[in-house]
Amino acid sequence: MSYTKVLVVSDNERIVNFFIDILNAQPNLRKIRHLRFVCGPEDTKLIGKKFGDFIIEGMDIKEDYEEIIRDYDLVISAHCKQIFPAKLTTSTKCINIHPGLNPFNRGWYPQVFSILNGLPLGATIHEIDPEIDHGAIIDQIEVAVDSWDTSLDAYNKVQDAERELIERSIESILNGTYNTLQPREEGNLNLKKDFEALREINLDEAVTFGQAIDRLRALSHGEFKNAYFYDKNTNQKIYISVRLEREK
Ligand code: 0FX
Repeated sequence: MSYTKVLVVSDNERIVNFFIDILNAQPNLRKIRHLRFVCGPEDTKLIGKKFGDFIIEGMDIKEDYEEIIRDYDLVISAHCKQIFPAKLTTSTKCINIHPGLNPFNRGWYPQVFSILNGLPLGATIHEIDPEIDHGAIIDQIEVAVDSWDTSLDAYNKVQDAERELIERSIESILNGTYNTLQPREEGNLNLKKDFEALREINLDEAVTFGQAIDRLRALSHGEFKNAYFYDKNTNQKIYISVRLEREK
């Protein structure tokens, strides 16, 4: 069954860009359908932004889900920070693009946790069920995590994999011809609070150098101030990020 009324919900500008680029490169996919792009209702960076002939609007999914069920036959979550009400996921086909290799490190910032626990990393497109990053898998690509990767390095690889995934599966998704595979196990789930709990470094904790480097590179992501400790004299927060460089 071909989906003709499609809502794409995203809070991530790079993924919106990928999506629209890919759609514009395949005009046949756009021809017969109504496509609308929305983001969270308070996303001041994205609301009103133009991507080609699409303009991003804000939408509160919890408030508007009945209208979505009535007006759309496919909802694609492409890094949408809002949780979909169960009624929406059971009434309308909902698909998620996730920056992790389900079922490993489902949930928040998968690459941070893959650096720390060594579980595989990648990108996954899957059907949404009532649990987080849990539904039947449509397609996925694994990426390698190297010992010199920071969170940002690993995330960039994941985003490249997401672009490739969207490129290779968008046609079968919109045409409803894709196949699915159930995840091979339940895997594990990390929440925002698990990431928050990693940020404070206890200066008296005894760990190996390897563990310390992994913790700090997992929390190093460009300009983000993630890892910190409290200075013992002034009690000020001191932020840490690391730079790793491979010999050429
Ligand atoms: O959009 P996204 O890449 O993904 C997150 C979740 O990981 C994902 O499971 C969920 N489906 C999606 C809706 O939200 O997150 P982001 O754009 O907020 O952050 C991108 C990366 O930036 C993140 O992986 C780690 C890094 N980051 C971000 C923030 C806000 C930090 O290191 N520190 C931060 O404070």
